[in-house]
Amino acid sequence: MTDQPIKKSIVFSGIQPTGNLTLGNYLGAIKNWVQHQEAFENLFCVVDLHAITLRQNPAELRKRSLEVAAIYLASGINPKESAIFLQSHVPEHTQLSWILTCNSYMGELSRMTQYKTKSQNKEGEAIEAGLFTYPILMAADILLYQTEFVPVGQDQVQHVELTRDLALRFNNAYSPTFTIPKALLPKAGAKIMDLSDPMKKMSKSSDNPNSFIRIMDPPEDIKRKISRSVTDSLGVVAYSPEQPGIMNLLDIMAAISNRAPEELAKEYQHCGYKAFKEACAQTIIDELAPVQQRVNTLLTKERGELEEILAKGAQKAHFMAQKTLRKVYKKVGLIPPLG
Ligand code: AQP
Repeated sequence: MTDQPIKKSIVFSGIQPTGNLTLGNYLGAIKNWVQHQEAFENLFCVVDLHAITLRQNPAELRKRSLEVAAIYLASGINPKESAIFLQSHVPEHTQLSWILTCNSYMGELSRMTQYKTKSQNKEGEAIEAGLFTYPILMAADILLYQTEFVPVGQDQVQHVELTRDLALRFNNAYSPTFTIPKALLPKAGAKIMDLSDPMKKMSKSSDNPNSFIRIMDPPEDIKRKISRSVTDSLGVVAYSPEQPGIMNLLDIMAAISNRAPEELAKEYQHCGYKAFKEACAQTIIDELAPVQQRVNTLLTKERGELEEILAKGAQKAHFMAQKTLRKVYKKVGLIPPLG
């Protein structure tokens, strides 16, 4: 009798190359991916098609797409265990997205918080249609691979819920086709807040460069941004909702060090905000320094290897995606192409 390899559950996740990745992306998504990597069969995508929902500078977008892939690798994603690829290299994402669009409702899309936030200051006539329909493309990304878990930060949970609704609707209308995915939230760092306004989430496309820490920020920028981060006048380090700025810094330290924020608060309660902020900045610097070094090597000396990893990742993803898409074609009455 031969030993059958145990089939691992599939994990899919991605980040848009819309700006320089932040500590929010790192702690809310990438670090969590790395921690669970060995337990699952993983697909980690650079979702470049999502990035063009809002117009991008083409040269910048190309550069950032490679940088995001390099950050995945430098943070510890092992290309032997996990497929890393660019979304635009696997055409099944857009093909499935159209079929799901035909099974989605305007009402459910208009309830998406990200859509409401990003279209807030725009006139109806000028709101990009992609901003409205992009959660459907995200659903296609996930469902194509029969994904069981989607490790995301808190802000993306609503989109995973929509994905589940679309999958259930399709399965009920045609017959079981898609696995119903679940969001997988990190224990700490699920929502890293804006340094200038701790009631808002840290976002890479924010207009205020002091509001976020980039994964690639040099140490002096990290020290400056943390020292200027908005706190309160209470002056005692505590993990309390009345001190959202301090809470956020404690969450950052907790997510990096795998410790409880309450325990860290006790350790720093008597040291004053200045020393606490210095310790926080140093924790971030120590975590990011090796990642930054590796990213720089991958983007220069090892660029050929990086491109090869992306090509192999896309090949694997295409193979898996094709299987699902052929099934979907048959169910809805389209003729799958020969071959
Ligand atoms: N502040 C955050 N805290 C925890 N997790 C976060 N994520 C983003 N911001 C935080 C997680 O990062 C992953 C990728 O997100 P994305 O870039 O595809 O889109 P996003 O969620 O809209 O992230 P940004 O930084 O706010 O991008 P922009 O500014 O371009 O819209 C997701 O898993 C997300 O949860």
